[in-house]
Amino acid sequence: MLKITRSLTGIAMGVTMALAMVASGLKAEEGQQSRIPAGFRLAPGAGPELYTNTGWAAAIIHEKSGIKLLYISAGTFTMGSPTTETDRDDDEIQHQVTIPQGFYLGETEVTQEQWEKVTGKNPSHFKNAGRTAPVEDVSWDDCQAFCQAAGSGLRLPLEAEWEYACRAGTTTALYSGDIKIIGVRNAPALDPIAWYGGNSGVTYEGGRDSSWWPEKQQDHQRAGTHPVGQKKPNPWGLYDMIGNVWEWCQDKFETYPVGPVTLAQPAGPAGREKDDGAARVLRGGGWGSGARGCRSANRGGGGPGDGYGIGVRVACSVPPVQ
Ligand SMILES: [Ca+2]
Repeated sequence: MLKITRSLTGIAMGVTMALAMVASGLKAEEGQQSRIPAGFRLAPGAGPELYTNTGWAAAIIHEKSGIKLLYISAGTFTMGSPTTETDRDDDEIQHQVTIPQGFYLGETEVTQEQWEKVTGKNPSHFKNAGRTAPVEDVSWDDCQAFCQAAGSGLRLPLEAEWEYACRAGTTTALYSGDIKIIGVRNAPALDPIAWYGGNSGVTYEGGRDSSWWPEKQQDHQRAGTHPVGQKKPNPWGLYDMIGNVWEWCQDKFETYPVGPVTLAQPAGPAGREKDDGAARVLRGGGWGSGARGCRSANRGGGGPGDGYGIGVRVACSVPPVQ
């Protein structure tokens, strides 16, 4: 159950760009009508989203991959962290962001099974974590190719969309509240919501923590990814936004603006420059991350060809409903 009242202002702004490629239809479900984007079906038990009366289904399943996505309503939020937040970084400059149009975002990270269904391959290091563990060792370029192959308008989320959805209306360091960092790893507030360094990372001899790849066989036994959706979801029903695997965003890693911004919507394939060497944004921390890297505002980056320990969560734009 969502606890946040989202802004309705974005809906009225309207976006008149041609969206013929994202055809929508109406399907009946338990007496209610929901709009479903082409290439998707209604998720079992889902009806229309209840917060902005667009008629878009609250949850949909991507036919080709089986990926489940949830409707994220338009709204305005404060991106970045307050200067009072423990262990924040200077690149988290607070600014207001308006997301003028609702969109869909994966309920979980893309799993190994879903990735293989589209590409025929499973590049993951942690295959022993199972088919429902997140795919990893996928580069930003790999993810672009995955989205193209998957079709139906699947794309990477924009960084602002990612943080908006992760915060789910919260303003604290974690969506479950303030973080209490004790040392590098031990943050009890994280344990119920995330697979991170404190419960799935590597501890070396002598107790020295590392957020890097396991180097010893005994580390492989206990470190790494876990099946998606096991930890408590955030207030909007999204799982593993924090931890398990780092997630690629579409954006290049850039300094935040100081003033308010409105995202250009719909977020489409623009900016898919390949092999330009510029760092892309990574979010959410992973199974080996320290607590400070798991804060909602924390930003990471990697080259578009890097894949080391990184996974992905997909998004999809839909046309505005007047
Ligand atoms: Ca994650």
